Amino acid sequence: MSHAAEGNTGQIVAAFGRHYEIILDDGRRVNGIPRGKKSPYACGDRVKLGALHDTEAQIESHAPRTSLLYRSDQWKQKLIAANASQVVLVVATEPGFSEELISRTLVAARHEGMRVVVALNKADLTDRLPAARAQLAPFVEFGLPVVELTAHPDHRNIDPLRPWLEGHITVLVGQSGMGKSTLTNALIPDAGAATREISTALDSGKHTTTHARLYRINETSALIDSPGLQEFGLAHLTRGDIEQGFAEFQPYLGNCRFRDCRHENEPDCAIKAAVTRREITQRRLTHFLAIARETDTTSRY
Ligand SMILES: Nc1nc2c(ncn2[C@@H]2O[C@H](COP(=O)(O)OP(=O)(O)O)[C@@H](O)[C@H]2O)c(=O)[nH]1
Ligand SMILES: [Mg+2]
Ligand SMILES: [Zn+2]
Repeated sequence: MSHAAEGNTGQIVAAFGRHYEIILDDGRRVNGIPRGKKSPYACGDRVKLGALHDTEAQIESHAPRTSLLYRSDQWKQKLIAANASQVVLVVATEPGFSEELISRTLVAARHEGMRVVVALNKADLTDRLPAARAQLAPFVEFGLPVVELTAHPDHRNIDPLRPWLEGHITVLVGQSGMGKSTLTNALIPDAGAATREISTALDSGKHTTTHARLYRINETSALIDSPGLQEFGLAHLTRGDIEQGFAEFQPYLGNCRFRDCRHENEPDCAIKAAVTRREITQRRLTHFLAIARETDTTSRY
């Protein structure tokens, strides 16, 4: 219970740019507006509000976050979710998905101390399944959990994912079209998340998720559906942060001849030697180099 004199506190359950939907601790649903011109809050944030005017209030501040998942380029950052403990990265048997996006998600999540599970959706399209599994194999090799499921109501099987969600605040991320909103609707029957399927049926033209929204699953678990992610810039991270996000690099870090080795063309590079011995895949090194090069334009170590 919050004390009235201390103002209202609650949680942001939807973020639309500079407009936030908040559930107060007493269960009321209100609209929150930040001060000034910025929108420094994210879905999942616990916030303190000023005086309520009807159902609207100014957001005064947010509580310290246990995590903040966000992407950034040289110029701006885009918050995805606050206080989530886990990322479920949704990929699908079709359309194709980006492997580099998986590596980027792993780096961002590792930096925030979040667990990552890959949900391979549309497992009902069985002829596409072997190719998708092959794409994921290099990640499975170093321990990334992959759960196969079908979110679509016609062949629905989402039970393999349920135990992974228990006790977690999970944020669903992935490229658009992978089935995040369909999965949200499967997990939370009254969610009513807009999916491509529903919008075609209703001809509403609103087929994509435009904002993040949090749904409570039970007392200890919640799910955040987020807009599709085509890019996942990590310009805010240092080379050191990025290296930490590559689990299978860990035994080799510190063994290069040069302490500031970029793992590009330097002699006696322990990472490249591991690639030669097939202990690290060339693809993962390529992902690392692409992510690390971005960071050089904004920061150095
Ligand atoms: N075959 C099949 N199609 C699916 C499945 N899950 C979602 N879809 C379809 O994939 C499309 C994109 O789904 P949507 O949930 O909007 O994806 P989002 O952009 O990631 O939120 C829709 O046409 C869904 O009906 C599935 O498990 N199997
Ligand atoms: Mg969606
Ligand atoms: Zn090196």
